[in-house]
Amino acid sequence: GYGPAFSPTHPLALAPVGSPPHSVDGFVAAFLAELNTKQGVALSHSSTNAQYLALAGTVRQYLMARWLETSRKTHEAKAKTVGYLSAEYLLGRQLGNALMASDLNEIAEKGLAQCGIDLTTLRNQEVEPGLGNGGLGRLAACFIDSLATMDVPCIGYGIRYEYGIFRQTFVDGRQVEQPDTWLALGSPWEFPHPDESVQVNFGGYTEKSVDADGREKTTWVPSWNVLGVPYNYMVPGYLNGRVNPLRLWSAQATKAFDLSIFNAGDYAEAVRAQTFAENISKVLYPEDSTPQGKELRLQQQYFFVACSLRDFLDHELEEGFDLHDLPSRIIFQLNDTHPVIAVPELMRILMDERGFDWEEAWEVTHQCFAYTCHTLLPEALEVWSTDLLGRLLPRHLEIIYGINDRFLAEVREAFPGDELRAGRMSIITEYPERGVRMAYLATVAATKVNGVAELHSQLLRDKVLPDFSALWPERFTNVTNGVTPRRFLKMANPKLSDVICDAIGSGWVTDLERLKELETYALDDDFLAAFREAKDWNKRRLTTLLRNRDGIDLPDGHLLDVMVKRLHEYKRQTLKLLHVVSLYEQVLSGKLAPADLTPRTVVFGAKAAPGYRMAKDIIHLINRVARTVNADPCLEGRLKVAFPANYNVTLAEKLIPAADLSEQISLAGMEASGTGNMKFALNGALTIGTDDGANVEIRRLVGDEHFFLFGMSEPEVAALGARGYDPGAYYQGNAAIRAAIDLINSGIFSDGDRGMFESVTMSLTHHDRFMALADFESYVAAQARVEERYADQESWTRSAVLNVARSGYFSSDRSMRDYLRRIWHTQPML
Ligand code: GL7
Repeated sequence: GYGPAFSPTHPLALAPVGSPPHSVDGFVAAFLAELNTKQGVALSHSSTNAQYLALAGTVRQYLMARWLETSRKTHEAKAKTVGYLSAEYLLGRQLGNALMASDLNEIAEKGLAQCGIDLTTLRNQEVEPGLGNGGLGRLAACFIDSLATMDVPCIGYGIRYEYGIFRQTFVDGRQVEQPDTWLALGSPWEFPHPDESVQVNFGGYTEKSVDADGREKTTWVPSWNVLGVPYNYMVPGYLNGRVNPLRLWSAQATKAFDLSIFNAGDYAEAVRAQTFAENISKVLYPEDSTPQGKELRLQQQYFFVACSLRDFLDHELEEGFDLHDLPSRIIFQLNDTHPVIAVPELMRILMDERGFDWEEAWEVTHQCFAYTCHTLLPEALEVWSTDLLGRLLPRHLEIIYGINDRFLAEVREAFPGDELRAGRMSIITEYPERGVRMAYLATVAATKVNGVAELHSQLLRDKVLPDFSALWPERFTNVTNGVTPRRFLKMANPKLSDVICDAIGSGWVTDLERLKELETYALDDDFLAAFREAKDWNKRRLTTLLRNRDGIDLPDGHLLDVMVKRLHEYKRQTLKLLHVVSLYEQVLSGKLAPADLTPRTVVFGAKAAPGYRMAKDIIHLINRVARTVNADPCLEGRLKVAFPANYNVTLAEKLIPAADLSEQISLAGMEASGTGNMKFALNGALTIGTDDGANVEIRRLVGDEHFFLFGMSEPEVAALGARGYDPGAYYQGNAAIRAAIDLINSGIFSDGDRGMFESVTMSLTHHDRFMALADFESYVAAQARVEERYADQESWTRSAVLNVARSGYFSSDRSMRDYLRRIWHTQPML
């Protein structure tokens, strides 16, 4: 069946032959050997980094035999594999996860202690691989964790960016980006395989010829190429002995340098080609949901997809495998449109290299792909200019035209005479320039198209792709996102995990619906006390971290109100900020006594895309508000704003377990799903949120009384938009809004400079594309309900427990079961 495959007694869960013994002594011996022979240092003279690298090497030894065994078993069974194609994997630190998955935590802690080393210190030495921007990349990481834990064969394919998401610093409150040098101190979790490198071609032209049987044949004559070098990462299942591969590609020049130029003395010119080629995997594009249409990005996309297809066909299938049967062995899941160029690439391979005719190739290609859409923002839907595509990938553009011609013929047959419809549905758009709509190409090619939460999937059908869902209703489906309970509950929140295990055992780690059994404990005073003690412990842990990491002091006993996610106008950090400014204004103007404020610390964490001006201005404003509010004694320590820089997975793992209140306040109809929202609920924070994305499902499952709903619904948003939205009317009509915005414009946060935040306030009062002002009153009213509930700690804690008990649905294991059943039609190996 599709049940989770967890089994601590699984034969592979035991230390397999080839692993160091599963004992403290065995561990210490392996660790010291790593330190001496791989790091080349004696324990007495070893740096923290050398110790960390040796520890990682040791843990790797334990996983190694399982990894080889998994690969052997999968090949032998000729099992169908999930090929997850994603330009981003936001993995987070590897060490803790690897220790947990191989049940080595206790052994490692004791063994290191014998060597006089503190495990926590070594954990903190790791720089997380930040090879993603936000939710989309983190989702990919959760999915591959779940597949390994459920014993499903999966290869994650992606790019080994030399620089991941930038490191954010603040200078005078403004975001300044630093390169993410995550590889600088060594990369102990990867295995490079230059021997399995793949050549990837670009540019040139195509030639038509006729073969001996009179069939037309196309040959692509490329003009340049690069090498893709695979780096394998281990994706261990939780205590089940499975270790799946994550294969990330790094670009290398085919020729290191041009010897004739080198010999002629022009050293710089001789290595130019190398630099050029290696740029392809140099850096992650930091735009979240707003692609820029840059040539290098298209090169990245084709690069990793071409490597991955070639790798699967050449290395995962037996010699002589009949590619007509390819769909029985692979399903490629397209994580958004970034890898969609894989569609014409597979067509090209089948037709130009393997002699398939168009219909045969299309049948196989169609069965081999499924597409997940992650957005509703029009500006996030990728369109590649045919000019650029034709220059870089001339053969692929031809194939795309061929797909479009046949597709439009099908549309005209289904809707005779409806030329408007055919024009609307064309994969090729003519405005603002001729381009390829990648979401349309994906939809035409895929067996299934899914959105990432119920509301999103419905809006995808009704608003983004209505013509396609009319043509192929059965192609569309929903799979609501999920998060891995291993990393985001067991590992990130060990205290709460212990409390849960004491009550209901440990089965929830791989069967999260079992948290339901906690419902009865919501009335148990001892349990509530233990639950609250865990939350307090998490807050103390966060306090220590933020003091050391950022020099931020968290006051004791505050409601911890957390909004962490990418900075984007649609997510409405400004709405949260207006609430803060409004509270402050009411105190300043004497409308509110500080004693009547619920003591509250508002935590923001957010990176802005470096080119997104407004987002950066908002970050600046948040920091300036924080500076003023935190320094003002008139608040008597009852309101604090904290904005630690460089929010990432590592910080999330400390922040989320400590939170009381989760801010999920996007304009309804804008956030496809959200996944942070799930992590907070699972860790016992209550949500204040709009009816958007997966919030809808969270509220339905945890219950209205345990969720603070506010704001317009999606149909109300649409209706207001249609009537014509005038933010100026809200500014004029609502005294609190006016006072808050006027306070910002007064210069109080900007040393008297009244113009400093004009961009933000003008945008709110004149455009307010995401209707923050329209939802402000409702938001403030919901915050008042929050404060009322928080005053009754027992009732609050009961609601928090019920949030945990009822969040089991949001396990990424459940998402994976849904994909297996509805889309992939494959199953666990067990
Ligand atoms: C996103 C959505 O914005 C987010 O709501 C969703 O949870 C996530 C995973 O499905 O995908 N789409 C997107 O382009 N990014 C996201 O985080 C960057």
